[in-house]
Amino acid sequence: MEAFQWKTTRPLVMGILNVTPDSFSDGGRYTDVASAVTRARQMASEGADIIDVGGESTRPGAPVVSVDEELRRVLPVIEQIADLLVAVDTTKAVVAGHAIAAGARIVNDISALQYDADMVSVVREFGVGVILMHMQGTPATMQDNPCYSDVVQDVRFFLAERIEFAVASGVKKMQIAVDPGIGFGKTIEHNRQLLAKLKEFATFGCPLVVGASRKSFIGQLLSRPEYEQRLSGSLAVAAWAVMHGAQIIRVHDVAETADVVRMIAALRQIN
Ligand code: 9MG
Repeated sequence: MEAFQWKTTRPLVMGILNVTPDSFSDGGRYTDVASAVTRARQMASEGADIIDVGGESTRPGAPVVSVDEELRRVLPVIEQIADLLVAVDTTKAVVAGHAIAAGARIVNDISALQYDADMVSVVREFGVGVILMHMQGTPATMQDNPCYSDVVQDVRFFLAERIEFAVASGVKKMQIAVDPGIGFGKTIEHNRQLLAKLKEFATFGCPLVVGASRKSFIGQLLSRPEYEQRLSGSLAVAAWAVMHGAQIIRVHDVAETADVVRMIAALRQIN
């Protein structure tokens, strides 16, 4: 079968579907199969191009989930939405392999193929799309004291190295998208700098993913820390990201973000 190729002639919206029971007030969280499937279909009808299904929370301090438990959470959902373009948000090769067999066509690996040595073979053998994301540390400790000599250059260097590793391992470049990992081992200032210099991440010849939706730095920058108060800030970041080179925007609020993305595309066509 032909390997996956990112098609980004227009910016894509990736809707977040967390199937995790963590007691975290995350609007993307759906704990039973029926409501997860309903939400996935709703996001698709609202304009999501990709549904990102995750069974392990990546928030700081979240519990580690076993392979069996992660499979139990994600597979029944993916099986029922396999007619959509589905990404599986996992760092585990076994989970990725089963998710692909169930219908996922993209692996969203926040460890950029580092946590599980078998992940790169899964991506190569199945010819699926892959998102290589930057993270400093691990989800458990990443916000303890993030440090960089130059966050933009350090993250660029990391992503360039991970692309090189994937390609040297037989993954086709057209399968790869990159992500600076907003909020993953970054202070507010690191996140701000990465977004301010976003164009520097659009130079790898791979689509650029940005996931800032409802993250805490948005509340902090707006001095409104509540999760529910982060929609307008998230939309502002989505607009900024699309205008500065991002092709894939990972979000909770699909309908609103799809409007923003469509509006920017329409305005771009005015000469
Ligand atoms: C799983 N997950 C949470 N935040 C994310 C982000 O910013 N990017 C990607 N690729 N995945 C994320």
